[in-house]
Amino acid sequence: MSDPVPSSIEWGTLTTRRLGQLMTAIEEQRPEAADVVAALQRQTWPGLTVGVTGPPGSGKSTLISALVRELRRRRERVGVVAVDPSSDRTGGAFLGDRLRMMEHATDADVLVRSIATRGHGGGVAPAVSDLARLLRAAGYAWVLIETVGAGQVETDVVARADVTLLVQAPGLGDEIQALKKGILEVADLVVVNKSDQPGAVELRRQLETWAASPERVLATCATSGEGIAELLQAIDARRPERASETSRLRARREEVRGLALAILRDRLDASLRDADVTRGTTWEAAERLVASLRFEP
Ligand SMILES: Nc1nc2c(ncn2[C@@H]2O[C@H](COP(=O)(O)OP(=O)(O)OP(=O)(O)O)[C@@H](O)[C@H]2O)c(=O)[nH]1
Ligand SMILES: [Mg+2]
Repeated sequence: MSDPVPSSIEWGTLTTRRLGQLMTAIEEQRPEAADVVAALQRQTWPGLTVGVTGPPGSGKSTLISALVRELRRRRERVGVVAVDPSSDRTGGAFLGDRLRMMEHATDADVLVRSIATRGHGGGVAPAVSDLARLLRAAGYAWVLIETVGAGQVETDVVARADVTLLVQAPGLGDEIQALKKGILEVADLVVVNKSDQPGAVELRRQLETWAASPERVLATCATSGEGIAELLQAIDARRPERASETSRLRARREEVRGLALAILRDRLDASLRDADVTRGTTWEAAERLVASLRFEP
């Protein structure tokens, strides 16, 4: 980040370039980003953060692109954060996402950002919540976050968004069998995408019986736009519930938990490098390792 951070930031007038610099500083957890983060966390910003998770190839990026199209029709400004599962930024997934977002590339009111998960144990990058705050502060009232659902990541994104979508699609093999039971309960809406494909009706029916309430299951065809307006309406309907004090406190607690885990993981990995793992049983080595962690800040 080239420029110093002024004591009071005019969030609404940040240039795209400046916004990009701030995002990089936040993502890389640079020391100079601390003031920005503190300022961002001092208030609740208008807008809604939507988490989109689901197995690879279920159509998350296409769905997000369709949602962006619908939101733009409503003159909303949209920020998209794609969490890149590969640490290599030039990886296929990243490029693919970018290509799918191309139709919005020249739209100044759509900001697309890809971030790497890097060393965060496959979880959502810790900075994702602050990036969403920054985008909302800058006037992107809708922030859509894409993460590939694999185990922990799914529940991680739930904690960081106001509303979460779990995307499923027919013809992906037996991902559905591997569906963690928990995610169906914590995701606000379950989207059966590729409704134009064989097996979609059956998949929807199955998910409806599994989900706590069948009306939380919606069908979309992201490529044609069918069901997208209805999905947006359903997302909007969750808004009041998520604005409650209890809900905010729970989200905050989950965010702190995620950050604490990231810190612990880093310290653990650092200590593990020098640890004697050969003495005693593996259990004893693990106990010693935990005991050796520094807990002062
Ligand atoms: N037939 C059909 N194909 C779709 C639909 N939505 C997405 N696709 C296709 O499915 C493929 C995967 O879509 P993506 O949007 O890249 O899926 P993704 O979930 O973002 O994939 P990853 O980011 O790799 O996890 C692409 O070829 C899309 O064109 C749909 O509603 N119907
Ligand atoms: Mg994608």
